[in-house]
Amino acid sequence: KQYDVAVVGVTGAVGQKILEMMEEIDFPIKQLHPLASKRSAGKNVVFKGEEVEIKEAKPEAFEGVEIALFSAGGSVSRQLAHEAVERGAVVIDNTSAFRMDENVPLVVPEVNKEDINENNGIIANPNCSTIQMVVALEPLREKFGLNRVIVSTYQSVSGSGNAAVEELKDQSRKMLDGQEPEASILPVKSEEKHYPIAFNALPQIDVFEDNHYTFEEMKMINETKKIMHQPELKVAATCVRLPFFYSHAESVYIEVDGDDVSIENLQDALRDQPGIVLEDDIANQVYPTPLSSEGKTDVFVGRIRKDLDVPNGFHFWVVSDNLLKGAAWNSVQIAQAFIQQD
Ligand code: 11C
Repeated sequence: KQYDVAVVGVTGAVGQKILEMMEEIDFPIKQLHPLASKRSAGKNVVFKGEEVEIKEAKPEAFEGVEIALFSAGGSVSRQLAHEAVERGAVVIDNTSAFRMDENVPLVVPEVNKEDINENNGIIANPNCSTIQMVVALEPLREKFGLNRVIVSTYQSVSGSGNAAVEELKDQSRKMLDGQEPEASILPVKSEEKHYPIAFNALPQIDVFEDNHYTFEEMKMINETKKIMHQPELKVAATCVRLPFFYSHAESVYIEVDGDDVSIENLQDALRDQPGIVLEDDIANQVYPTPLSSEGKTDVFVGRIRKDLDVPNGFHFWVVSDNLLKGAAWNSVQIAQAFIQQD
């Protein structure tokens, strides 16, 4: 069977990668419906070597669509996802609009693929920094049990979109030329203050919540518990933006259930898991980095070590391409899993 597939936000950083991923795995598409804002309507995207015209994302554009992948921001999803569902599509939403809704499964196929069956028309794709962490956590939870997670992130600017990538380029050039950098996008475009990201580190990703955590940090906390079906799991997060273009890196501290687990046990649990590549060989300086993971769909894990004070505590390093496994690839994997059970 082949499907009518809409990609909403097709001109964005993630929309473009969704097309690339669908092309790469030869997703069974009968007709592609590239959708975007009015501004982009009438332009073309290239899919499988053919030019396809972008249409404006509005309710009627979903007539005949069977699978709609949304990646145009939360407000577009809130406005149009139900319109697509009413017209018979299943929506795979890559925004935070519905992630925590009880009736919406939040899916990372390596962790909770079966939750797809519980969908009522919308399946949510988690936040990029959450996805790569839970992929690494799941085999450890399964084998050893998990009761606490503390994560600090090192996130690339592309998580904030193409404009942030351009801002980092401009600021870097200016600063190397001894000029004042201009900042108008990061840390959060809609906020009053902006700070340079070039040669800097910004401990704010998304807006602050009343509890002093940022929304990005709360996404990591709440989404992890939901995806892993472990509401009592203790999770804390600190999310930081750094000046590189693609991939997010994370330093993760976990406490497993038993005191008798070794580094080798953790390595064995992660080795050969689908979607995970273990790059943990300190004798040969082998560990993943944002540059080494860029353009790849896997989650890379390295630097596994035991905490020196807490017998059931471990630290490790997780890296993945935020636009691929963190967004486009995970959405396409959900679409693939959905059609397999269709
Ligand atoms: C960032 N994690 O790096 C964000 C981008 O909720 O899907 C993804 C936002 C989301 O800024």
